[in-house]
Amino acid sequence: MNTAVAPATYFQARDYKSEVKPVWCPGCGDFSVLMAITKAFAELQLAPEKTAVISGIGCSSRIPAYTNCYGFHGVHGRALALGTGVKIARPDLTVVVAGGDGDGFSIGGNHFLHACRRNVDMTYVVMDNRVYGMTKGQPSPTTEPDWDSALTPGGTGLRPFNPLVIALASGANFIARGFAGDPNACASLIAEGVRHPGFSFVEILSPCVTFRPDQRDWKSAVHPAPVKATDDAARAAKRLMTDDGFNTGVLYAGSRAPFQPSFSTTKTVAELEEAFAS
Ligand SMILES: Cc1ncc(C[n+]2csc(CCOP(=O)(O)OP(=O)(O)O)c2C)c(N)n1
Ligand code: SF4
Repeated sequence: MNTAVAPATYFQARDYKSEVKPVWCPGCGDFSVLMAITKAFAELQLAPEKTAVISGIGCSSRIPAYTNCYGFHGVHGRALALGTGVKIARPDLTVVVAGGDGDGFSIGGNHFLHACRRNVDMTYVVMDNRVYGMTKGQPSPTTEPDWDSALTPGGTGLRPFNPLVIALASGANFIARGFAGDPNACASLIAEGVRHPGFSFVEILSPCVTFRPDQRDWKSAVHPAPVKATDDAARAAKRLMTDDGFNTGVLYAGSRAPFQPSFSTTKTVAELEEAFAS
């Protein structure tokens, strides 16, 4: 009788990468975020078939195609709705939703608020480059008011959206900020976000070298947050309202119970359609 125990599968970061080669511009921060996501998955030893990576539309939203987990490259601004549906229907899966600031905070802004409020157990990674990269450089909700471009001469003059403050006010249970120039630190933040119950929001400052070459300077602007993460929402609010946008690390870790409704319908789609029609 063979009593040898088969060795447990050990996943390395490369095991989560698909054979599809990224088409991002050379130097785009999203390469590092892909690396960080796969490193985080390896740190957590997630089985690819038990992991779903969901996105909307944008350069950053291409990420599901570059992993070999379950993936869904959805509709612009609807990534969180899709992720929520996947997690509610399949609570056994680890769900990571990824995308850009345009996808998440413009067209997807309403979904962002309600994903934070619902607090379903998933992790949302936003590659914030303060611009619409895929559609050639329009300003996004996080663009600085004085960012001057051919499309917005003199800047928009609009106050930028503060996604971390909005996430906190809306009920997100974990809030962190990373910088794509430090993929190892980003991997730790993503892994921590996945481990933390409820809705985890990880903003990663990810330079768009093509439309925002000025963001190359971010490497000298970022710095670790001077204080440890707090579980006190009021203290976190004060810190996030007054930070310079370049503090990195876990900034808030709350203890709100995740929302996970149980499924009890036994009706078929045909039966539901019939009931709906009558
Ligand atoms: C309903 C709809 N509206 C607009 C678009 C055009 N569109 C595609 S990507 C995008 C913005 C992408 O910006 P962001 O989410 O910040 O991602 P990035 O490309 O910068 O990574 C827009 C407006 C679309 N695909 N679908
Ligand atoms: S346009 Fe910007 S965000 Fe898109 S791939 Fe190029 S550098 Fe990255």
